[in-house]
Amino acid sequence: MKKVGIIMGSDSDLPIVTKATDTLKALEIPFEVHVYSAHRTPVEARDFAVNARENGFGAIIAAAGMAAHLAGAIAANTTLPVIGIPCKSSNLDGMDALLSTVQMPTGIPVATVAINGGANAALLCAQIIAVEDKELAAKLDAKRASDAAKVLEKDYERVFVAECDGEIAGFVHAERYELLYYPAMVNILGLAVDEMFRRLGIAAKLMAAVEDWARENDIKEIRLNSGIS
Ligand code: RP5
Repeated sequence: MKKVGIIMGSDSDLPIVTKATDTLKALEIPFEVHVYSAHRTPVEARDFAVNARENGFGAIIAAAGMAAHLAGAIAANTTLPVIGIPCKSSNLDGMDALLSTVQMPTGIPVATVAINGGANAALLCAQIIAVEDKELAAKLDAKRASDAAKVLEKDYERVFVAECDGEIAGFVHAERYELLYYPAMVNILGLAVDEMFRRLGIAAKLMAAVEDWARENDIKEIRLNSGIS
């Protein structure tokens, strides 16, 4: 798998870069981290960018604050995708770095994430590498699904969580009676949702959960409009 190169302008940017490295570690993507500054060590920054493709990198993250020209300087020396993280500094709350990073002139693109957006920078690199890597693409789908599950779990008063063999199988909204979420696997296998649920034997579990809830709440009629029946 291609590596991700992470360059930061100063070790004071490390707390932001750590969000990127944590994300890459979780996805088991190899990476290298360096401190190279576009203004303090311009030669080293340039050399890294010029040799990055040959050295097995697939994308580069450049994190810098203040007059943040690091991402642009790296991008000027490679045609690998460069993702810029504008880092927040004390005086201008990161607006200085945001504008310096995002406003690249035509011809040298830098994909700029949010101020201090270390995790998104890593996810964008992962998505770039996953274009040619099905296993990684599946991991990203699984992460999206699990992130969605975490949000929906917080809506526990209105959403049923149905489980199958310890895995989250789906969610049914208590007021709308809709299937809200199902694992990304359903999409990957290319099967219609209701067919997939039937095959996994989950429809019955979802229905049972809804019926329990309806009984407890003295609701006589249940309509499901998601195709699970
Ligand atoms: C930038 O200047 C660095 O990326 C850092 O965000 C900022 C301040 O650097 P230090 O003075 O903390 O080294 O080049």
